Amino acid sequence: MESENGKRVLLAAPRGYCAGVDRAVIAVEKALEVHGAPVYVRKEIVHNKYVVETLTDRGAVFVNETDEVPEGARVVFSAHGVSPAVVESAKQRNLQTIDATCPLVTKVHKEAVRFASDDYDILLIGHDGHEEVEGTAGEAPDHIQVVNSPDEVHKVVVRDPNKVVWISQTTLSVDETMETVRRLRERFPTLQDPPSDDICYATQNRQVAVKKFAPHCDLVLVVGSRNSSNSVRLTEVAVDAGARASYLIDYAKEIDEAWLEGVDTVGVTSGASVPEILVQEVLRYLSERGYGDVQEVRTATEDLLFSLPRELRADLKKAGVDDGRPKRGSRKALSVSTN
Ligand code: 10G
Ligand code: SF4
Repeated sequence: MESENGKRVLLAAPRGYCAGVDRAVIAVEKALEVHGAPVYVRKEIVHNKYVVETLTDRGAVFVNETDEVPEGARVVFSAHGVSPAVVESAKQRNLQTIDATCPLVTKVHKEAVRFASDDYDILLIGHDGHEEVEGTAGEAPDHIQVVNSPDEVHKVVVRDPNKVVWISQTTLSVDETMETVRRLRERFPTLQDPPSDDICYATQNRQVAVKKFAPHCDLVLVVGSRNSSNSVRLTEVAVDAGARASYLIDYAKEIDEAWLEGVDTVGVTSGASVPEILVQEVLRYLSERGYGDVQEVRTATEDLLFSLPRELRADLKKAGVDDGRPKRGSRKALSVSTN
């Protein structure tokens, strides 16, 4: 049923936190609870301003590199993963590490290690400079080269065109990645695929939901931070799928009233690192401007849940601190080894 003023919001589902982000953020919270402040975190635990500010207020200290962490102190590795060189440097400083790398990123690291040991040329589709790409490439720097976009395919040089495999960053645009693969395969017809999708379920699901509502939207607002790859991709996917405009915002207060001129339908979604409270603020802002009719557009249901990093679980158990995961009989946390 249409609202009286013709204005409405289409709200994507799934949106917001994925299982890897949920696990990483809770890992920092629980580390603070059981060990007290400060707990050092290498890089932003996830790429979200609000999350980083909130954890900073609670005693987390975010650093760029392990050499900024005092000898012997405790450090959490971010959800995006780290290279073996970072693990080694933490060992050299006797740091107590909690590895919050998402298990789905660890899976890609393992693929890289395996293909490198079989002496493949590995084409890592992803964005240079992104922490996840640095971590994955660092697993086998002699075998891996990064391919940033379809336009870079012509520059790729390999040793043996019949022994090439592609893998990818987990948070890319599915369509753009498939175009990169298509062009790579034109050059290397026997190009091998990764054993399973590297672009993770959460990235894919959020893009599918946006594609569904984008053709009906005059404007799509994506809640997420500038450095959040998966959030930025959602704005691009929205426009490619037919939205007239799309903007990325950290907070409702960043919405420019001019964006709403002549707009009947606003699509709203959020990246995998974005707490729901920020989306609710956006909905409130829109409701105050006549967009009170909110219709959910659901394209998938997610119930994946990861258990906390093993080293932290052991500390929590010793200290008798609850791990914040659902208990027996309710939803079961999937225990995934990240080693
Ligand atoms: O989308 P990116 O990789 O920039 O990260 P994010 O922190 O915004 O979202 C969660 C995704 C990861 C932790 C990368 S696997
Ligand atoms: Fe893991 Fe995917 Fe979330 Fe990255 S976006 S943390 S790979 S679930």
